[in-house]
Amino acid sequence: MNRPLGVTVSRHILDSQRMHPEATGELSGLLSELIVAAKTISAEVNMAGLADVIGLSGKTNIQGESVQKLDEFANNTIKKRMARCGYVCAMTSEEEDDIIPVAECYEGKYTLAFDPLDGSTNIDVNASIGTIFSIHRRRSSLTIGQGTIDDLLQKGTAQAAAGYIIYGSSTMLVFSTGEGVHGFTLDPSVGEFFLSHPNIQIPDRAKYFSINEGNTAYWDENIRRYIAYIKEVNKQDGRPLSGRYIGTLVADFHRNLISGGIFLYPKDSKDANKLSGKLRLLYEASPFAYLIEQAGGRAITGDGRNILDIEPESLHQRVPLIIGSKYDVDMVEDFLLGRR
Ligand code: P6P
Repeated sequence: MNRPLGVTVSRHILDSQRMHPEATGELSGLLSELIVAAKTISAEVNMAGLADVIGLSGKTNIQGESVQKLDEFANNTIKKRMARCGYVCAMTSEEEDDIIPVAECYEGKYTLAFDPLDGSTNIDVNASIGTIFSIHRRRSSLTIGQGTIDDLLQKGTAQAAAGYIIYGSSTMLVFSTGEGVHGFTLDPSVGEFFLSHPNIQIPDRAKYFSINEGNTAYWDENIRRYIAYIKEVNKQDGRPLSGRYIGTLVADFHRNLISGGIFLYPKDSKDANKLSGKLRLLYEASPFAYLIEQAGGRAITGDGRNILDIEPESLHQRVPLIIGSKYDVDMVEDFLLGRR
């Protein structure tokens, strides 16, 4: 069968590198290695129902969450491959308490923060899950050797690249190096990602809202007011919005990015570690905020801060996250700051 001569992700990366004569090719090399890890994880995820990888590994991570076997596989796959890729000097993972060193003599000029398998509670029910990554340059290009926690604790605005892989009805890679957001779909028969969604722009107004309404009793009153508002019937104003909540940030974000939507995980008083939100800054909120701003949307905390401007204080720091179509994120901010 004659396949369309699609643009592979490798060709896309090299084409964008050629646009920058000063580029050394290291970021391209890092992304290419990360893509090999993603393909490896995708193959395992797609086998999860058949092979003995479903179920708990019996361990718990720093978040106090039970670690699923696929979590562990995804974490080890990325950690081992990137530790020897030669482009990274330090890493942090949702599954690891501390900074992850790279192999001696393989230190590079970038750092990598990642959530190896986001939405792992959805593994056993065959709902979409994903991998999230965020890449920074080390603070001092004059430094060599292992990176430090300071190299990892950098603002979202300083990211060199960010993206995710969604293991859904098809496996897709969506990422940006600061020149737009581009989506690639894996053709498993040839094992290659092909450009399928060039220059993704999020619709300015949301069609969907995504929030776990089981937490309603624990929200700030202004969040409750906003959710009630978008449920009111006002056809002229495009209300009510449709509710969609998969419970995997990657999947909820991806649907909203393509169709227009707003995702909210505000702080709530359900338990102590959610008083500043549930989602983590370095490898969840920050990479998605980078992508959404590249795609014409917004990402805020709801207390007056843009996600990308937050100076990280710890590797697993949590933040409230309100992200998606600009019109709707602006409106939530108005509700939360008492302007509506
Ligand atoms: P809740 C998955 O565990 C996750 O970290 C995100 O992917 C998702 O958006 C969120 O938690 C779901 O949390 O409290 O609604 O189950």
